[in-house]
Amino acid sequence: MKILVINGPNLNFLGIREPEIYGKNTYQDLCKMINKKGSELGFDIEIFQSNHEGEIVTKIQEAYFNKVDGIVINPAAYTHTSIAILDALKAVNIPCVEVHISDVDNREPFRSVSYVGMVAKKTIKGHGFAGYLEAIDYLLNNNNK
Ligand code: CA2
Repeated sequence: MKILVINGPNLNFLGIREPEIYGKNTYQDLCKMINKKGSELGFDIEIFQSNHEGEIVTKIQEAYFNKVDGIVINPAAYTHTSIAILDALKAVNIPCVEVHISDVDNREPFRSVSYVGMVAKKTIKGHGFAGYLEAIDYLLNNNNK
């Protein structure tokens, strides 16, 4: 089982600013938590972060050629704007779970709009870092291969 975790813009700033929204743990803490989950499950989980929309699109396209089985994605602000990321996820047809650390439905109204949500098998919001682990479990338990 190959899983790819994609994080969008500014998530590398976790723990540095806005701890009241995103918590006090850092991006490195998040990566450690995901890697630990991978070791427990016995497979590698690739983690990718980019502040650039096009790099995220390219990574999703590469996932197709690398035969990735599932994608966990927190597109960050691109959630609410990016038709390019939506189209890439549709094109590769890899099962995908959308994760948001914060409860996007209880913030500014524009955060309740999600393009990626139109293709995601499931959306997990407001569960903090634990949402990523839930997303990985969901992909494992709903893997039809
Ligand atoms: O709740 C989430 O995970 C979000 O995807 C985070 C995005 C935001 O634009 C979405 O609406 C919801 C923002 C990520 C930026 O993360 C920061 C972390 C620390 C300091 C500043 C930004």
